[in-house]
Amino acid sequence: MKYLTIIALLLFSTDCFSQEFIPNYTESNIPEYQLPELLITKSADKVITPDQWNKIRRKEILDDFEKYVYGKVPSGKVKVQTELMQEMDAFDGTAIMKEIKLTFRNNGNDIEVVMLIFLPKNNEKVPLFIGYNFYGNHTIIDNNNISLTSSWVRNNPEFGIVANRATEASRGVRQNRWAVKKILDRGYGLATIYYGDVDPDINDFSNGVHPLFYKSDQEHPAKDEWGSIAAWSWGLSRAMDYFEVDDNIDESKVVLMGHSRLGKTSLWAGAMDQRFAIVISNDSGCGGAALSRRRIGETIWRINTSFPHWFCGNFKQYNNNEDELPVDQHMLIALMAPRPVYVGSAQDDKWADPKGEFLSAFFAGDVYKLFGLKGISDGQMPKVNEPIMQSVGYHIRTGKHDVTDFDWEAYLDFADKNLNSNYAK
Ligand code: GTR
Repeated sequence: MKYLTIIALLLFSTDCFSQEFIPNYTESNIPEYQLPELLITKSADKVITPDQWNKIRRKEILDDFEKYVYGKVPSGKVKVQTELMQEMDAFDGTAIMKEIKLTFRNNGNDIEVVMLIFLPKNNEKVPLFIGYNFYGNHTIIDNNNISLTSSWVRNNPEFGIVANRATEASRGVRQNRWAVKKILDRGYGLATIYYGDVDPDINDFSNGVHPLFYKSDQEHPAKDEWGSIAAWSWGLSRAMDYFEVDDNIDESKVVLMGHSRLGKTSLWAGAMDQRFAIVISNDSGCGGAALSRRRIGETIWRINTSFPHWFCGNFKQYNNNEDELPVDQHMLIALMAPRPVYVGSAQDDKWADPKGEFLSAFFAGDVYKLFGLKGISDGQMPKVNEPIMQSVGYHIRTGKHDVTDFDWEAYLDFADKNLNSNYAK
């Protein structure tokens, strides 16, 4: 009997261990699903005017995403201190490079967030792209003057990152993902922040920005309070506060761009903060642009299991329970309306479900129509490498999960078109 119990326990534990996730990539295996209605209010009224959208439906959807997906930012204010750390010429004197340190304080805690900014040299206020980076500001371009972050960084021996600290060895290791020169040549500025300065990407809520907002004795966000994606989004809004006071930046033309988990972040930040003029999600996948109900590639269960800190506690209720979720991701894209929004996918990035990303962008078009704007007109996916650029933009490019020059060129063209200008000299 004793042996039987031991064998049963062993079988049980190996089963738990080997509970392997087998992603579905086959369209015909997608369970039947119905998307929540974008344009019917909770009191069952049809939304037919921009006013109804802005005043009623938009708020309902935003509240649902806050409560059930990303989590609310707790009320309360932090003290902010802004410091120009350094400013110098870059790119043979054609541009300015500067570092701005934002210090946030509250509850006896503080965090320091360093923003790296490149601006083309001219006397006008320039439009600007902002995006978080994954491994530190010094990785986006090889320049010895850029400060190394002192925050936790994910180890990556290939980049010379050990003991979770940034090192000199990783200068410029991510320059392939950041078309800095191209962006400047097109007349735009570029700002970037290491996302771990705002909140280290680990399942630990005692670091980063969260503790600055805790009530006494609180050690963890409540179930409906912010996870890391909402914290990173909060950081982008603080960057926007800074752009409003920098005389060389046109704060009405700030384009928010993010890749992957940081693409999920750019979408949530753009939904929460309507000061961002254009919002771009690159390969953002599950919890970003991809429809959750399709359950292709990464699913809600899988993302909540691998990254329990990204979303709010309430989101866990929807593990393998997508149909009960009051929203789906086409509604997140629609929250950008009437501001232009662009979704970029990559053909080999099956984990992120390119078709699910496309469909979200397509369905969001109904809200743009209310404003007399054009979304994507054809519900069939476009050919690879053929961007669609209406008020809603979309492309699927060849290649893997990444940010490429093709992506940047599309985003620059989209910004030119929608900001109604051609800034190139
Ligand atoms: C993956 C994760 C995706 C995506 C990606 C990334 O491991 O499953 O949701 O966010 O990371 O951010 O690179």
